[in-house]
Amino acid sequence: MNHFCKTTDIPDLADWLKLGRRLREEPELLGLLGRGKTLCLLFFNNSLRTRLSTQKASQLLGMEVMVMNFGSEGWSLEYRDGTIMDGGPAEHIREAAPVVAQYADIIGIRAFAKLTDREADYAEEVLQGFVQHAGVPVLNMESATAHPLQALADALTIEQFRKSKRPRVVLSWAPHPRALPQAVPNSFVEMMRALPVDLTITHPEGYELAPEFTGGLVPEYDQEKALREADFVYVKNWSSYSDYGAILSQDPDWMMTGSKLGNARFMHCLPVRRNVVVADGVLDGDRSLVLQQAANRTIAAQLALAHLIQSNF
Ligand code: AN0
Ligand code: CP
Repeated sequence: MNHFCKTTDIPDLADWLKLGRRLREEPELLGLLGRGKTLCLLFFNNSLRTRLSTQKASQLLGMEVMVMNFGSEGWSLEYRDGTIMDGGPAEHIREAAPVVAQYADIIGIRAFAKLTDREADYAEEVLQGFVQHAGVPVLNMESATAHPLQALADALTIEQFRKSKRPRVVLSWAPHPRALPQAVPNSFVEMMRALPVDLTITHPEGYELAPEFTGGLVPEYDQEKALREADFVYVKNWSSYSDYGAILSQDPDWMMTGSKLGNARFMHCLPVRRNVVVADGVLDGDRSLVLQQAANRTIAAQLALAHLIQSNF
């Protein structure tokens, strides 16, 4: 594994989940692995969980870590080749990426979808710019189309709390006042397809995710029908992929409530808007796994970093 950009970069998911269970019992199990290695985290967008859990994970592996809010404090970057740089961007990725690599053994990147140009977002300009030009391993901390650290934490959480060999998992769209990327649902669906679960996706028409992630799985447009007999309900808003970046519905009937959830466990990657995406009672009730998901983010980052170290140094 040269880089950790998408869930399918994980060479053996069962092995990773097994090691994840051991790390939950013994967080410092790999405490010497990262000694002498430096991780540099570049944030082009806001973060709470990813920033702190990835720092925590690198400390548990014995690494040094540097963090930069690149979006607000770095030079704005140009990614296209052959451009006459007389506009906004002050620096080209061809210099910026190898410069960061002078100071760091692994580079973490958070760079969300801009949601204006689907082709540009799905080409992963920023993440792939670093992959191509840094010459060191790159860790995806949520890119335009993928959030594999979150999906790995979600897999660890389902593995931790499942009561049957093949749980029924539902991904349920929820309303939101702002247009959000498809990265979280894309990676969640991709990850669920690699696990022994029965997956149903439910959302209003027009919110179909890219087939490269769903593998052609047909959505159930009737939320009530989709939620029947669910063991895990993963709630998330995303904007339209076909009408790229558009908000097609704000129907409050899609919000998750206690009565819709029934006996299922509730999951959300956070941050979440209370009483828009999900009712207070669900988040405050004992069916919610959101804090356990956040705890598993540290383990997910330890797994990804440990494997990047093992396979590259
Ligand atoms: C982001 C998103 O939906 O991709 C980050 C989630 C981890 N969420 C918001 O911007 C609210
Ligand atoms: N779930 C997640 O990635 O949270 P942050 O955006 O706070 O990092």
